[in-house]
Amino acid sequence: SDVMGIWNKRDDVLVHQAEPYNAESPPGALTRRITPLDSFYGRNHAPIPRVDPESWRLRVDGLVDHPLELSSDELRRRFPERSVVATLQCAGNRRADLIEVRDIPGQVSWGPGAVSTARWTGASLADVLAEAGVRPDAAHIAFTGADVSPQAQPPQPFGGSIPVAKATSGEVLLAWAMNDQELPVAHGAPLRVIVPGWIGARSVKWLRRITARAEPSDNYFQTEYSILPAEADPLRAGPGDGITLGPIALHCAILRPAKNARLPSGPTEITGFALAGDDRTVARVEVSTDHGRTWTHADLDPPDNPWTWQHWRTTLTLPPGETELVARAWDSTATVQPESPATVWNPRGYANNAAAHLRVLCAP
Ligand code: MTE
Ligand code: MO
Repeated sequence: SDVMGIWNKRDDVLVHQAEPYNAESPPGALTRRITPLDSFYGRNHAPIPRVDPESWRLRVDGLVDHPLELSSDELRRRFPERSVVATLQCAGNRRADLIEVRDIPGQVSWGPGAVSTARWTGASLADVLAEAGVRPDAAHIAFTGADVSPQAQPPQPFGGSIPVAKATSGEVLLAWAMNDQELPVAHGAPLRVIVPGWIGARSVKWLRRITARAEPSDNYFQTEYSILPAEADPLRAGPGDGITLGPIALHCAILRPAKNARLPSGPTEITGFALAGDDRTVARVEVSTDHGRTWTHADLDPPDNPWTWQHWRTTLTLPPGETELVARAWDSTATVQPESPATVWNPRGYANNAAAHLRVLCAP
């Protein structure tokens, strides 16, 4: 159908919703350093907007000395092209494990696949902001897309903001290419923001407007993506009630063996990835088969850059019968993941970064 034509995904992506389109990467795709376009997860709050690339313009306004209006051609001609490999992860990733602790009505029940990695190419946001001349009273850079979400109150285009320091750090891109191909419409063409190391929600797709402001974005989704107190009612919560999410929470996933796998006796290779927020890197990954009493140090790939997941592996001889594998990551600030999803449960089900747990069965 037309919808599948736009999304153009493999059959084994796990589709949670067709409209708006929400789908997870299959586990096999996450073992690769770069996720192919047809396996990259999709997270949307509205139907895909119709954007005519010819008449499309990017506006840069607010607290700037020289407001800009740029066509696709002007963006490509006036600014040096830059690339960054960066992992995008939805703040709702692994909400399903939180729902097991306590129900979270009305939200997508994401498993562990709302995460993928691409090589993004475009202009550096820092370069564009330098040309606009961000005034000293600006503290936040807000992004507005073209897709109007009925979920937002009042209905409004998707948007959000990041602090000026992150926006001008050099790693934030205005991307027109993904894995060295034209950015697919499904992933935000003609232009999207890529905020490496931050929750996916700040990487606004179908970008139309960049606004320098004294305050964070007042877009509905800026504070929707926040951690409410455990007993707050999400339908009654005000914009100031939550802790607004920015950098990704330190994360780790087991990719192989699969959940509930039946394994032959003998050594078992266990693999996964870990990802640290903002400019941190993963410093150590450990695996336990005795509920966290003892830990085996896994072999961990060195970081390519701070924005990309690091794969890890270890080989263990598991006892016959059922074993619960637990994997946890430490980052470069010696922060370690919390043990259980119950520790981090919150009413909207964001930022579940509990250690990875997975049960397998081994032959005698
Ligand atoms: N941008 C717009 N305009 N509309 C959206 O719904 N979803 C955000 C972000 N940017 C969204 C958006 C969220 S929550 C995530 S996790 C990422 O896009 C997902 O990017 P992807 O669909 O390219 O994987
Ligand atoms: Mo997200």
